[in-house]
Amino acid sequence: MRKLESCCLALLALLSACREDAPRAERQVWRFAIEETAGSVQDAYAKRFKQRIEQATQGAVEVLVYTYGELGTSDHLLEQLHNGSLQFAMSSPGHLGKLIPAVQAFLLHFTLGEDESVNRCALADPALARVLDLLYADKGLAFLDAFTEGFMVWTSRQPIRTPSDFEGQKFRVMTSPLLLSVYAAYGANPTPLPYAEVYSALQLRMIDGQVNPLFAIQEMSFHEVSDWLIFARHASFVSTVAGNPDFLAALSPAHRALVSEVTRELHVYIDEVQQRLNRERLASILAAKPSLQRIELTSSERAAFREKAAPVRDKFVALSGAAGRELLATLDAAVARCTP
Ligand code: 6CS
Repeated sequence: MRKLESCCLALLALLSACREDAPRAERQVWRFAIEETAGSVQDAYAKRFKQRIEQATQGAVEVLVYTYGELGTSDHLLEQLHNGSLQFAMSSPGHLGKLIPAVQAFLLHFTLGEDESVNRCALADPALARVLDLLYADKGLAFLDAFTEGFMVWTSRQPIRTPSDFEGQKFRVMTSPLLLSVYAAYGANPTPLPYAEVYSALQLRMIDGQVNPLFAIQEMSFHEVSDWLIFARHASFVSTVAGNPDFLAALSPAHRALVSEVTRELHVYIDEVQQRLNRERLASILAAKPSLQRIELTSSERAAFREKAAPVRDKFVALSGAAGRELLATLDAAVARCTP
């Protein structure tokens, strides 16, 4: 009996040693940085990514999520992804366009549809992913997915109904150079700034307005320092998920397949999240600031902006060359295919 007891104790000791040592020896840490704060669309993406990966790998992989500011601006995140200190990062064309000019196709106005379902479908087009794969690889990045975070909404101290209403307005844009041409075409004075500097620039009246989806306007408190919300459906905020290519290439086939499966799954999930967040945050903006005035451009008002924005497509091609032309043609074809 005593022999059996000591045998069981030895077996238990061995099992618990295995439980403690094996996962510790194999545990990997994947770092994922986002360009937005806690509670944002990108945060929801990264949290779900973390949950799915950790659950599927039963703790063998730990995903650490860094929110905006913890590791710097979008440009800093890109550098860290590039040098391998990050394994995954969100990278929006609004900033990434400095490194990959062709991705500025997503910044062109009146290029994506005015219907969210069209944009969701277009961004999932495999032809688009094939072009983006090559563009990212060429710059030492891995493209994993592109998705929309909702329609861009203008906020300003002044009403905007026609392009001439932009005249003289200092308007904050993200840092990709094409955005200067886009807003200059309306007569504005475009002012590129990192995300973190927008609120104080509005507060100090260094700028008159900015553009972002509703969820971002609410969580960055831009509505507090704006008088008008203007809905033009001129563009969607597109973001991309990027990875470090060496890291991905070194993953086991099972982990690589898991990353693909999870990013595919999250493409659908994040669209539901962005729709809900944009709806809810509009309600909270209006509740917090009832004096904020709203303008929804009519289709003829939109047409005037569309006309001014049209020549910027040529500027885009001049800026981004054959790669830009190819991406834009692929995007146009995807939008046309997805439009009922
Ligand atoms: O305006 C910006 O710079 C930022 N806007 C959003 C919604 N996400 C990240 C980006 O950097």
